[in-house]
Amino acid sequence: SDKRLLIAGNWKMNGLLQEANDFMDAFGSNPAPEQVEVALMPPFTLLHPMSDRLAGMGVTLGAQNVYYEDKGAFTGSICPMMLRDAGCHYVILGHSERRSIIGESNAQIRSKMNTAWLHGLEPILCIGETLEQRETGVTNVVLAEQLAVLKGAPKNAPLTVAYEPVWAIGTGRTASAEQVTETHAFVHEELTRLGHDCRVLYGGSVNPGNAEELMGCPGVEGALVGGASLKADSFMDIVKAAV
Ligand code: G2H
Repeated sequence: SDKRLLIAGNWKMNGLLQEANDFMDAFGSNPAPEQVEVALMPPFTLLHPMSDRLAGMGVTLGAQNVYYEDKGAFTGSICPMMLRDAGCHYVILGHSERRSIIGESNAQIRSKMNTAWLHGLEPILCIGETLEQRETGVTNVVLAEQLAVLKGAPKNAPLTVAYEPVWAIGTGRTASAEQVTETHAFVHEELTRLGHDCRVLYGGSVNPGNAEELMGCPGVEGALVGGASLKADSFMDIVKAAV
């Protein structure tokens, strides 16, 4: 692929200030090689301090969620301007944990995406099938439904997609190179049909041991890393494996 790889660390609901500082101490001052973009998505509470510490390091910051209104009486919610103000470029949308635990719908994800774009954020749209869906042969139907939130969206609006098979998330089980290659080809085809020539990341139990093989699959343009991004060492090993 001619696109620059993105290795993004999704910390999920992990990380206290002390842990973030320890991570940054171990991260060093020059963590991003030229060929790879490195990004971190800590919880909301760490965005401002992490943004300060990442200044000038060439590492991109992102958030894990955003609300679909601009501002106002929405107790407990965070809007795109707050994320921009905290130094974010990316926002993860539609992660399977939000779809399944919080019940986030494709319609809500679409609203969030629109508001994110309005305020200059780049969504990382997560899509993926469950084990049951894969076993009953409806993977592509499910992925096409999830990608359909892009219908009518401005062509080539800033966007990254992350394919994360739900059965491979936090389970230590990864998709085979063949499954990844096949599914990424389908996702790219759908995206082309919808007018989006964007990067497609792989996510789901990516670790220093499997990163090289996964990143070597055609159509894979980076990784969304959960568990293995919590420690600077393993995260950096994944970045190195991707180069
Ligand atoms: C998938 C991934 C990061 P993990 O959710 O989004 O997490 O690498 O822990 O499977």
